[in-house]
Amino acid sequence: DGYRLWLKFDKVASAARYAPYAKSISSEFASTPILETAKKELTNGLKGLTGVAPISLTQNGSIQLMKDSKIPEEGFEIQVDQKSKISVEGASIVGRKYIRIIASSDRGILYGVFELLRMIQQEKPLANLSSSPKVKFRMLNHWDNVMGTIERGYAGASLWKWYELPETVDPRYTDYARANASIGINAVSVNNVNASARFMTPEYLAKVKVLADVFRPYGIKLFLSVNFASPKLVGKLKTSDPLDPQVRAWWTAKTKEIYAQIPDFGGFLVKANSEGEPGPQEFGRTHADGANMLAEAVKPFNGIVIWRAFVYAPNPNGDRFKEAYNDFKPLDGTFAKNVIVQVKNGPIDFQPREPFHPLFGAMPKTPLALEFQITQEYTGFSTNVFYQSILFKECLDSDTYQNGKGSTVAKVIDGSLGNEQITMMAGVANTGSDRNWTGHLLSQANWYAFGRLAWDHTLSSEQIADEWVKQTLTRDEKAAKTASDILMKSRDTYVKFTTPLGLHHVMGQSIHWGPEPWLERSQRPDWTSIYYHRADSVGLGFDRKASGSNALSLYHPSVAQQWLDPAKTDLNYLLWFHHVGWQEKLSTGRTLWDEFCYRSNTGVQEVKDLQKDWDSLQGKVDPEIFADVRGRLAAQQRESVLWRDAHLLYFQTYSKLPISYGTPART
Ligand code: GCW
Repeated sequence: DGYRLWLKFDKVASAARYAPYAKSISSEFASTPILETAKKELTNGLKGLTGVAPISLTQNGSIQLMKDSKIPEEGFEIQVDQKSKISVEGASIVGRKYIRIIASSDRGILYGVFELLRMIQQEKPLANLSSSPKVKFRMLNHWDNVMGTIERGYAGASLWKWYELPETVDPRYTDYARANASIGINAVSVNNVNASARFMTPEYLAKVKVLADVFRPYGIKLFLSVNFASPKLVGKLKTSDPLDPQVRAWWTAKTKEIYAQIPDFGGFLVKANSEGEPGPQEFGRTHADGANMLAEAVKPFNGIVIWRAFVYAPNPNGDRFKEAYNDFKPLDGTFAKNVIVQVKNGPIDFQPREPFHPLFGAMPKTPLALEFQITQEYTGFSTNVFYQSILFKECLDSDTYQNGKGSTVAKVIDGSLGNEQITMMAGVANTGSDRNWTGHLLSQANWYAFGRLAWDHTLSSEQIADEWVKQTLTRDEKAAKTASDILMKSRDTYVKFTTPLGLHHVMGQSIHWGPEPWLERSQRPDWTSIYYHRADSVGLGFDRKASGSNALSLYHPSVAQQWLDPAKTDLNYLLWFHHVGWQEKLSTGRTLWDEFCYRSNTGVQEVKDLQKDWDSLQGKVDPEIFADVRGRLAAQQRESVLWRDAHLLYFQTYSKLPISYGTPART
């Protein structure tokens, strides 16, 4: 079943290989809540996986938790002693096999324990390794509301039962924390960035404190999203101007109140002056003024402020691509030391394929956090398989050229270019109250992949898929390969039938995972699909060269170079940067229109292939999971036809050309 995620810990076929190591545990560490969690996980995990229940705390255990202050914070080493025979003074005697998990702190031990269990669960040979996280804060952002709904959440209601808290503590909070810890996630903001000011009231802080208490033994710090107008809304002040002394005093007092309840509180996450949220610009102040005010309040407690760069103001004649850059670039170097600016992976909004955000190459004096969306707002809701790791890696590996060639987004955010103290990767959570946590079972792989990449962005999507599949679905090599291939192909397939050739933001206004390219009017002047796809009788696509919005100039010239000439632009990004004539020949030999038809239809055909691949797993994976995913793939098939037909019929009203798929249908 899906509830246990990748943490099944059922006995493995080769248990005998690992059992000798599972006899006892010894530890050099003093007891702390995190260490006790690690020992509990190790004991239960080994018992499940090998059938042997370790005796805790013998002098010299077969698993030894050891201290070495030279190991980086939160990192660990695993050393395996394979020798079963040792030689003492010429005589051969049977020695004890042991595994050492070595770390400088209890947190490192916790992550080392989960790594060891991960190896055994995949039935890998035990091997020495060392590992430490590339970024300091590996964080989930929940967009969960007071009323229990989740903005862009497709897996049921919020996990947090605000109405039951603080008195009733759902054991599921612990299961959630445990799942996060197992993949290295160490920070969580629990409420929507479109934040209710209620979270600043004593009533809600008492509830939030309980969650923080549950998360703490799993090494997770709790953060809150704040409504910038809280001083007015909750504090009854006349203003929320960040330079007003009374406002500053209010935040200072409020922060003290929070830390009195949650001594290791992480800090504030802020969406300001964006999509109707209040912010410092209302008072003629800058984003830096707002962020620095909050930074001052949390500083005495070592808290941080995460200030989002997802800002844009409706402007029908502008280009939203450029807005965050224009707002934030001039503020580089003006943020307080304990502020980090959180930038979405792309400049528009979590599209199925998007060029990396130009800000990543443009703020060398400011720590930047990378924000991904794990929940599938634009990537197929809970009915489509879309393995996000591919998208995450594409962004992380993009070269910004900030300090010359090789200045990838990954290096910008992990601090290796600028030596930042605060480093962070954040993901908008895809969890909810559905029994399997994520709605689509295969979306669990996205939560997993986010955590693994936040820990180590050099891991490959293939490796992560293989790990996840073997722990979650099957260890049968052939079946596991089929399941991994489904994940690996899924992103490209989805892009083909929804947004081929770099088309973007053509989704419905309220249903963001379905087509509505014909939307002409909406409450927001920029929020029309026509604004983005720019279809006309000549062609399709958004000209972002100098002849158009010139957004390409926001990138380093070596980056812009690859997208300047339509004939040389990777076809996957073509319509992001160029308005291309319907009958223009592309590098594939087809015209734009024919290629558009071809790709849209190929996407539909590929969904059929995914269905066949999944069908071949019958009997190899849990029957309930099999049936559930099978149903969702059938829904995806129906939706893919809808996307294709909607797009081709609508865009044909501009191209006036016949629809030809150029390829036979697969059945
Ligand atoms: O993608 C958009 C979503 C909004 C969201 C916003 C944001 C929380 O459609 O629902 O609001 O992004 O990231 O702030």
